Amino acid sequence: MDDLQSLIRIPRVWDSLTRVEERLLEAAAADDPYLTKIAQHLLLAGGKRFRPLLALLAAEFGKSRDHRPVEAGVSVELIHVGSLYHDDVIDEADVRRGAASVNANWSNTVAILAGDFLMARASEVAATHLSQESVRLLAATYAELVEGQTRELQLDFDLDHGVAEYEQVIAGKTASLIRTSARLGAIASDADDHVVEALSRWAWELGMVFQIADDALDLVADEETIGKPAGSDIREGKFTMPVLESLAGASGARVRELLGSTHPYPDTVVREVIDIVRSGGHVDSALTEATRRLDLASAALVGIPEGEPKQILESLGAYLLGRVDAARS
Ligand code: GRG
Repeated sequence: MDDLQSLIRIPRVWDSLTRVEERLLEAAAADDPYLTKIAQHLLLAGGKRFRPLLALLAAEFGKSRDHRPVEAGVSVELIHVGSLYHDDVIDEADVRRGAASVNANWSNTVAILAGDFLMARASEVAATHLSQESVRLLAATYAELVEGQTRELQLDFDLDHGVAEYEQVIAGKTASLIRTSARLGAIASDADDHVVEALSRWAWELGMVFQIADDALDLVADEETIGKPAGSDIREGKFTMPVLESLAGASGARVRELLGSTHPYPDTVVREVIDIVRSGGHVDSALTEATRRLDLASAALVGIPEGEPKQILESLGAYLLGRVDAARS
């Protein structure tokens, strides 16, 4: 967050983010204090607020300055957080945002209900404050998240899929909501149509890079940096781009043997896979692919107004990849 603060030097964006925080807690409040406590739990636990920030940054390109970009930020963060409640049930996660996950602290049932409640509130916020097109887009994105997540489940421990299927998963589960965040912010500020389209294309590529970088971090970082042991994705049977590339590479037969062994995998198996993936240069090649996508993202911005907001958008990609570099050094 501190890094983002030094990158995004537009006071209005941070003032609006403060308002987003207030509105998030209001939107997560229910008549029942028990549900309120659970629905606010992850909001109070932190998070980067990357999606609301994107909505607010995109709104810098519009003609209007009113409450709508804040509401756009609130609606996308509520969808995001609601999906995290459900994701933690699916993954049986203990920790989220450095705090006990809702499923671990209360129960799966409560986590599902509170996740549903946050999703419902996201729709309510959007329908109250945003355009019909934005409400439609949010609903379509919600569907894309579920599609991405379902596809991912089908591919768990599957040794016969490739990078194309992986990209389909991350497009649905991550890039779709990142793109919608920027798009809703731009629409909410009455940006010109060509600007809305440019920001959407940019944010799509950024969303893909966001997930590729996050997945690379899981292979290079230590527990202190990412809050979970390295190789968690492998343990869960989620084979990300570098692992899939190593399966198709020179040491593919050994990686296939290791990943085809009985799971849960012992630490020795996870360690050997990570070593092969790293030494085979597959993390590097995933980062090269991420860099190619950042070039596409930059190209999408040609034609949108020059100035500080655009410079910030240009620097966000380097920020995402910088997190991976920092973890490696
Ligand atoms: C009910 C909408 C809905 C979805 C159900 C569970 C599910 C289907 C989808 C989950 C998709 C998911 C968890 C995608 C991963 C998204 C992601 C990159 C999470 C981490 O985001 P960060 O790093 O986290 O922005 P913070 O905590 O900083 O917000």
